[in-house]
Parts: sequence; structure tokens; C-alpha cells
Amino acid sequence: MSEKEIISKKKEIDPKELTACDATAQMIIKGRRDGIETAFDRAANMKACPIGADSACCKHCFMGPCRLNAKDPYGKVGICGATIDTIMARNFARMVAAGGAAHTDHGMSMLDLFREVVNGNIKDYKIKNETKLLQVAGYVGIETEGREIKDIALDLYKELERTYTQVEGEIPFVSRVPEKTLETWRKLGIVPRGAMREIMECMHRTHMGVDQEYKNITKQFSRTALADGWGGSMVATEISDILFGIPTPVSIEVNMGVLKEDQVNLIVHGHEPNLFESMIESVNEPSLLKAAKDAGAKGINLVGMCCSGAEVLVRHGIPHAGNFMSTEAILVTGAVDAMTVDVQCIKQGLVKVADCYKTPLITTNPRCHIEGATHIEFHEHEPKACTDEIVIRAIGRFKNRSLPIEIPQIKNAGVHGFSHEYINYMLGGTFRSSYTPLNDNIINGRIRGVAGVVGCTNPRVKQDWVHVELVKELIKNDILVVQTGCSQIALTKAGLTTPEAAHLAGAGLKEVCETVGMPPVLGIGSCVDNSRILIACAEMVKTGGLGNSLADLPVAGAAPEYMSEKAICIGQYFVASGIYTVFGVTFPIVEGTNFHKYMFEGLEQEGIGKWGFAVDPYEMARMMIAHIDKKRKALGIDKARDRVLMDMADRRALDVA
Ligand code: XCC
Ligand code: SF4
Repeated sequence: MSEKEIISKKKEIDPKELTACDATAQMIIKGRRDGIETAFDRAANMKACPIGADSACCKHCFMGPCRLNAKDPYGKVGICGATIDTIMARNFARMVAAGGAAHTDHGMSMLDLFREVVNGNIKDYKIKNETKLLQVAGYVGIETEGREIKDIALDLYKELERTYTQVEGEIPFVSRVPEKTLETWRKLGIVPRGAMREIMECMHRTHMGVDQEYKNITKQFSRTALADGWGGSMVATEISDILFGIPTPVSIEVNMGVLKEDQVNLIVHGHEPNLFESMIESVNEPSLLKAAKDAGAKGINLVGMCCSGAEVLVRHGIPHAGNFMSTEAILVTGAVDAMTVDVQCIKQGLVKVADCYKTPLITTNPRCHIEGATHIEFHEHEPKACTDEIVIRAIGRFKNRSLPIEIPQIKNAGVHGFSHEYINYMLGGTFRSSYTPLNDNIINGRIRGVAGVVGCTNPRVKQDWVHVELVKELIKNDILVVQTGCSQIALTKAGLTTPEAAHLAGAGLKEVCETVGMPPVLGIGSCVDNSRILIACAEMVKTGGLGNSLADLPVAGAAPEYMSEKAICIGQYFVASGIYTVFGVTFPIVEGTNFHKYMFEGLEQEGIGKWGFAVDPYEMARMMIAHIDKKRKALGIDKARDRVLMDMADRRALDVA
């Protein structure tokens, strides 16, 4: 049987059930015609391993692997005697360690780049935003008055390096955590030291025969997760802002319709902004533009996907072609002349699809080679050597296009780029830029609360659908939504990131959106930019009137279609920061066990956040809204929704009372 015949014998699900993205559905159909298999097909034909899904197995030593029974979780223990709680907690800890390692390593790359730029060893990048540099230096207590930028920058580098390497003591950005939250962390013993130490200890403790008490293991993975959220990821965001600029609102286009048949189409997919920034230079290089014209192209069309795309979407308004579950599908258009990748979320399956359409798939990062892809290494000291070469190869592919092209003619518009700095400015205006108007509107009930809806897409659920339905439900109930990562692309495709989408919001949120001219759904960047959400929450607490710790805020988080270990780590740092966080798809803990109760209830009793789980978007929304209402009640602002208006002064008086 040929490969094409084998594929045609496999289970084929109607694409409309696999994805809410019409462009992706169209490409699944074309792909099947062309004999292409994607992750959607593989997911339909490979059931998730039920034991792994419950995290009921352990392979931490070779007396095992040991398999426990999720239906009778306390019926057996592993060969060493490990209980189901130990096994699940250890597995969870290692997911957090892996996810946190991905973000913190990304952050460290940004910091390496920053150091080399400041030392003058790298000339192709520079400090783009000195104001932000001064601000960040200020946050970590570096003297800036009357000092040279270079000296401040060097001090900042040294200080932020502690985020990774510090052996003892608290990481620098702990200075941005609201006092009461920090107090709770200190009491619980979860203030992070350097990420390297936390990840190392996490791996040590989860080795066979070390930590075998699920609460103690949880303590370590909370600390590891916080080293990501308030550490590695925050460094990635802040340094990227210093080097490449702070995002401000910009009109953008998403979906596969951003590809252009008469141009050289070049996709960058992955996570680190330095590669993309250099690619922007290369596609504007006159000699390369001329080469493209000489090859018969009208120009070079650079577009992003996944988080790489999200970074340049918010900074430069570069079009975004689609999220995680569209990366194979877009190659099926036949119109992609090169796909360049760096790190994270890059499916190995891309190689085969790219091969079928003669699209060069190019890896660039020493951390990520893929069998069958071409590797052209990217060096920051000479970035254009790599990106120019990629453009040349893309032009070559354009010139030799031989296969039919089918680009779904679907393009959606939105406004993205709402950094925490911009939210500050947007709501307050130039003269009173602060979070006060946001807090006021929450207190007076026009805005019921804030939800962060973030994360991946996953072929185990209908692509984009859970994100979109959840967010529609939230805004209808006056909850302002902030977004990062692949989720925001789903919402833009559904038309919810335009100011006009305000009509889909409840009356209160609609009024605020219309007054300010903002969408009810705010796209703020890539997944490391979840740190912007942490900062926005910290600002809300510091502004006053909404309690004293992050756990007091009427906010909630969700990753309705998550798939990565990074998402698990993000979820855990939100929970440890004090935020109720609901995940969809599946949750790797057996319900009814002690560890499950601890994660879903116990942590909240310790003064931080807790986990929630639901597959259904409406149920998810109900849970988040109920939590927000509970927090409003605790703050004494629940009546405000019935238009009992209360201003900040009244609130502060209440707090004192
Ligand atoms: Fe990856 Fe960041 Fe998830 Fe998208 S949202 S699938 S992690 S690209 Ni980060
Ligand atoms: Fe089994 Fe214990 Fe070894 Fe895990 S550590 S594989 S539970 S014997």
C-alpha cells in the first residue's frame, strides 16, 4: 500500500469539526487531496494515552516504570512505595521545570544579547528605548540620576543576571510584587532564587527517592514557576522592550489571506524576537528586493506565526498568518517560499509537509535542529549572514514554483499592542496616566473584572472554538479580556480585537470601550509577555481600592486549549501569584486524590490562587465569573454592579475601616 493509500484508510474527521478556522479547514481538505497528513489527522488516529493523561505512571527509575490505576488511585503504590500523590506531584514538577526552562532560557538569550550590545560587541542591534531602560533600572533600585546610559545598562545587566544565577536570596523583580503577596510567599517559602537553582532543585527533588510529600514538592514547583513568571519571562519581556521598543496599539491583519501569490512569502515561526528583527532588515535590503523583482516577484512578504509572530505583531504590525495548529496547514497553500523557525512549538511534522510543497524549512538556533530541515545558524554578532541567506533561498523557491497554489482568501483585522505601559496611558490619558480609571471602573461595576485568556491551540479540541466562545461569554458579562500567545490570533480571526467588537460586550464594558476607543479584548504579545499581565495586576493592587494582594483582585486566568509544558508553568506561576486559573482540554492529575484537592482548593486556603478545570467554554466562563464575583463580594464592591456608585476615596475609607 502506498503512503497515500494508508492515509486514506485512516479515520477522516470533517475539518469543520476539527477547527473553527475556515482557512485551516480549507487547507486540511486540500492537504488530504494532496496526500498530506497533519497533526489533526494524527490526533484523530492516536488516542491520548489514558495513563499518561492522568499522570498515573512513573518512570523515574528502572525498578519501574510503574503504572498505577487512576480508577483506584490508592489501590497500589510503585515498586519503591511511591503513592499516586507523590507520582503525580513529581510529574507535575518536571513539567513546570521544563516549561520554566524554556522561558528562562529564552530570557537569558535576550539578556546575552543585551550584554553584548551594551559592551559594543554587537552592532546590528541597539538600545531602542532608553526611557524603558531607565524605568526598569529604577524598578530594581539602580541609580540613574546623572549617569551614562552605558553604565546604567551594565549595572542592569549585572542585576538581572541574578534572575538566573543567584544562589541565595530573592530575584530582582520581586521588587514589583505587591507587599502582601510577597509576605505570603515568604511565609510559604516560595520566593524564588535564581532560575538555574530552582530548576536544578526541582529536578533533584523529583529524582527517585527524594521528595515524597506532595505538599513539599508543590512548594518547590511553585517557586520554580515564580522564577519564570517574575524572573525569566519578565526579563525576556523587559529586555525585548528595551532593545526593540514597547508595543503600542497598531492595526494588524491575521489569517492565511496575508500570503500573497505574486510575492516571495517568508514565514518566521518560533519565539525569539532577535531573529525576526533581523529578518525585517533583510527583507528591506535593496539588493534582495531587487533580486526578488528580478525573479518575477512583486516584493517580499514577511509574515509571522505563533509567538514569533505575536512579538512583531505588537511591535511592528507585521501580519500574522496563524497560530500553532495552522503551521502545517499553511504550507499546504503551496505559497510559502521559506519557513524559518528558531525554538519552541515547532512540530517535527512540518518537515514532511514542507518537503511535499518544496518549501525550505530552515532551523536557525543551535538548540533546535530538526532532522530533514536545513540548518542555517543565526549568530547575533552577524545576524544578517543568516537572514539574508534565508531570503535568497526563498527567492530561489519563488522562481522555481512548480506546484499549484491555493491561498484561502480570508483576512481579518484587529488592533493589538496593549503593553501594560500603554494600558496605563490609554485609560488615564497623558495627564493622568495611571491605573486609577481601570480600578475606578471595576469598583463602580462597569467592568466586572479582568480575565487573562491565553495559550495554545490543541488538536484534541476544535481549534480556536473554545477560546472564542469563552471570550465572547466573558465580555458579554462585562469582563475585560487580556490576551497573549496563540489565543489572541483565534480572537482576531473571530473579529473580537477591533474597537467595533465593543457591541458584543455587556453594557458597562461597552461604555468603557467606546469612551476610550479600545477593543474589549486586548492582545498584548507573546507567551513570555504573560509577565505584562502580572505587572498589570500588580499595578491594580498598588493603585488601590481592590485589596492588598494579587489574590484579592477580581481577576481570573484561562488557557482553554493549552498543549505545552510552558503553559503548565505559566498556569502555576499565576496560581502561585494568587490568581484563579482554569485550564481546558485535559488536566494531568487524577480527580479525587489528595494532590488534586490541594491544587484545586488547598492552595487558595494558603493565601494564593488555585487551579480550575473545564473542557466546555461556557462552564469555564461560569467558573471564572463566579470567582470574580466572589472576589468582588469580599472587597465589598458587589453591590456596585447594581449601580451603587462608589469612588476610590470611599473604597479606601472602606479598606481602612
Ligand atoms: Fe506555543 Fe508560543 Fe502555546 Fe502558541 S501559545 S502553542 S506555547 S506558540 Ni505560547
Ligand atoms: Fe516505580 Fe518508584 Fe521507580 Fe517511580 S521511582 S518508577 S514509582 S519504583
